[in-house]
Amino acid sequence: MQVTVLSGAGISAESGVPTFRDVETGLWAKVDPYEISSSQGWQAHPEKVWAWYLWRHYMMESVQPNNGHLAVAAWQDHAQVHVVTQNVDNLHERAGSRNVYHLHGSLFEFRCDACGSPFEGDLPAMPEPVASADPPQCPCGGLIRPNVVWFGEALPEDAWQRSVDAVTNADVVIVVGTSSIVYPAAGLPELALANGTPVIEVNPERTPLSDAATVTLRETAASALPGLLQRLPALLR
Ligand code: BJW
Ligand code: ZN
Repeated sequence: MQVTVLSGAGISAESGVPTFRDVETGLWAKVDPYEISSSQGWQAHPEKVWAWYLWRHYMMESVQPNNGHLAVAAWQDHAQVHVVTQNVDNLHERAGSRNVYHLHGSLFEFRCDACGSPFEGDLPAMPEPVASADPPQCPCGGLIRPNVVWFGEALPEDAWQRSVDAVTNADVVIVVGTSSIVYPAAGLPELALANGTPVIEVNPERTPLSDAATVTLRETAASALPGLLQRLPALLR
C-alpha cells in the first residue's frame, strides 16, 4: 500500500512551532504575512525579513518531533510512505521519514539572492525575535536569504513533480495540519479526489477541504496519527 501524507504547520504545532494562521498564537498574529513572506517584502525590508527568519530558524533547531511526525515515520515499516510537506522545518526527517518533499523549501538552507550560491557560514543565535538584523552578504554583493518559497515565487520543480507523482500513485492521501488555502499545495488533495483516491483530513478545525474529504478527523496530529494506519480499513469501509 502507498500512503502519501500532505502536512502543514499544524503537524509541528505540538512540537512548539507556532502555525501561520492561528489567530492568537500564530506567527501571522504578530506580523503581516504578505510583508514578511513575499518577495516584495524582502526587496523592501530585507533586514526585517532576515531577523524574523533567523529567529524561526533558531526556534526550529531547538524543538523535537512529536508523536505525529514519529507515527508517520513508523508507517514506513508497514507501507510505502511519501511525505509532501509545506513546512520548512526538518521534523519529518528528524523523526525518520525518508521520502520527504519540501514544497516551500527549507529553513536549514540559505542562498544568495543574486547568484544563487549556497551560504554555509555561521548564523547568530536568536533566542528572542528582534525587529531588524542585517543579512550576510555573498562575495558577489548579493544578500543571503533563506531557501524558502515566498508568495509569488515558483515552487521547486523537482519537489513539485515528486509530490504530484506521490499523490497520483497513492492508495490514500492523509492531509494533516494545513489550512488548505495556499496553492498549488492545496490543489494536491483535489487531484487525489479527482482520481478517486480517498483523502483523510486530520485537523481540529474546519478547512475548505473538509466537505470534500472522504473522512475528516477533528483531532490533533499527535493524537490522531499514531494508530491511524491500523484504523484505515475501518475508516474507508
Ligand atoms: C493542527 C494542529 C494540530 C493546528 N494538529 N492540525 C488566488 C487564488 C489562488 C492562488 C493565489 C491567489 N493569489 C495568489 C495566489 C498564489 C499564492 C496563494 O496560494 N495565495 C493564497 C493565500 C490565496 N501562492 C503562491 O504564491 C505560491 N506560488 C505560486 O503560486 O507560484 C506561481 C508562480 C509560477 C511561476 C513563476 C512564479 C510564480 C507560493 C506559496 C508559498 C507559501 N509560502 C509560505 C511561507 C514559506 C516560508 C515560511 O515558512 O516562512 O508557506 S506562506 C505559509 O503558508 C507557509 C506555509 O507552508 C503555507 C501554508 O500554511 P499551513 O501549513 O496550511 O499553515 P496554517 O497556519 O495556515 O494552518 C495550520 C493548520 O493546522 C490550521 O488549519 C489549524 O487548524 C491546524 N492545526 N494545530 C493538526 N495540533
Ligand atoms: Zn552571490
